[in-house]
Amino acid sequence: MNNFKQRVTYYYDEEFGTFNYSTTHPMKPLRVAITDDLVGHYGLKQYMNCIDQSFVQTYIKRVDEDVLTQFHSYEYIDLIKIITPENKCQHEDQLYRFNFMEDCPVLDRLFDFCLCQTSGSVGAACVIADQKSNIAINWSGGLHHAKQSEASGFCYVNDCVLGILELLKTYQRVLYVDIDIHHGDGVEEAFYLTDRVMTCSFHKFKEYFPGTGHIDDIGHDKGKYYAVNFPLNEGLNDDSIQFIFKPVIDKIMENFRPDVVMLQGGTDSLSGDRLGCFNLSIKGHGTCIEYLKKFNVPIIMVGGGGYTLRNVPRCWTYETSLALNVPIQDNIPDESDYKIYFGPEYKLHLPISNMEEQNSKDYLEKNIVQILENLKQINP
Ligand code: V1P
Ligand code: CA
Ligand code: ZN
Repeated sequence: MNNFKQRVTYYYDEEFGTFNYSTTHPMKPLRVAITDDLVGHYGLKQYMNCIDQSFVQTYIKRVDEDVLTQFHSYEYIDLIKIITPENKCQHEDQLYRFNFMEDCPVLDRLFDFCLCQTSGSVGAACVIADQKSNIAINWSGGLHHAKQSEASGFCYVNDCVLGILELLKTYQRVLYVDIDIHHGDGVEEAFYLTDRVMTCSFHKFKEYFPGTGHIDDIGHDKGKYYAVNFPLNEGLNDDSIQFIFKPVIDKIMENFRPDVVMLQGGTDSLSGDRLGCFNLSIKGHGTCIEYLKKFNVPIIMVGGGGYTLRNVPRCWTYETSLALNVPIQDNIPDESDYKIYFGPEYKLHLPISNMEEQNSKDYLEKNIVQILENLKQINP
């Protein structure tokens, strides 16, 4: 149904679920395949334009190495093109130089993986810029740590940066919001010196990967005040995210006035994540999307982290339904191919844990005040 009649465009390419970091690695591309299956069995695809990599390549834009090198260096992409698990021993220096270590192993078909992930975000940018849709979704994307010439934190190429670069061909101002538990360092760094992209990351800070995202990191030169960082402690719950998200986003919308928003919706900020330590429910996570939607600005929703395999599809399916304004039942559909992952409850929404909220109201308020003070420096 590629006629773009509907408001929401949804990208998924079947190949994505077949990539594998390793059996012991926490990043599982399969979670996006399970999400796609659940989105289908909830009947949501009938309400969306569904596109895949070949559609993006043929009808919108050829996403090839020329797109990747809009941000990444030629030497880095050249290595990604040729490296395989079989020949990697012959390239040890290069692997070390570009950080292909434990977090970022050499995947089989790595270049295809990068193209597949990026096609969704660049394709999303194109359909938004062409005003074919006002929400575009790529749960295979959101790999926010990749740098110009460096793999980092499970990310090889930065589809967020590449999608934003595509948006900048049409729009004057782009807002990037990142609710993954990790700092969106690669995206922040790429746009640290410009006033055309504002990056805003909420993240666990202190003794946590990647270690950046201090509240005083606010951008530089023309980009001063255009980077926003909200450092957080363990246990962030639904009340707290709403308490901080609304005033910060309100002020950004008022003063920066973005033409378009990209939301990185990493689900490692959910309660019970294998790597995360926040305590958000799926509904709490979803309030960020609901809130951004109120501003009637086009939105690109990309994925990101999320390491408890059964929770990622629950959250991203629910958020697809929010994008569509189509309510879905709490019972996981019987026909779901991956139903065993959702037992024993077989429900979409699960209770959160009883972990302590270590972000006091005072701490959150102090950070809000400081961030709003910085945002005042931007002239509306
Ligand atoms: O902590 C580190 C590095 C590796 N050490 C030398 C320090 N890496 C983290 C990376 C987390 C990446 C998150 C990506 C995202 O933001 C976006 C997709 O969600 C890490 C962790 C951890 N607990 O933080 N790597 C691993 N765990 C890991 C575990 C098993 C096998 C491979 C990596
Ligand atoms: Ca974040
Ligand atoms: Zn993360």
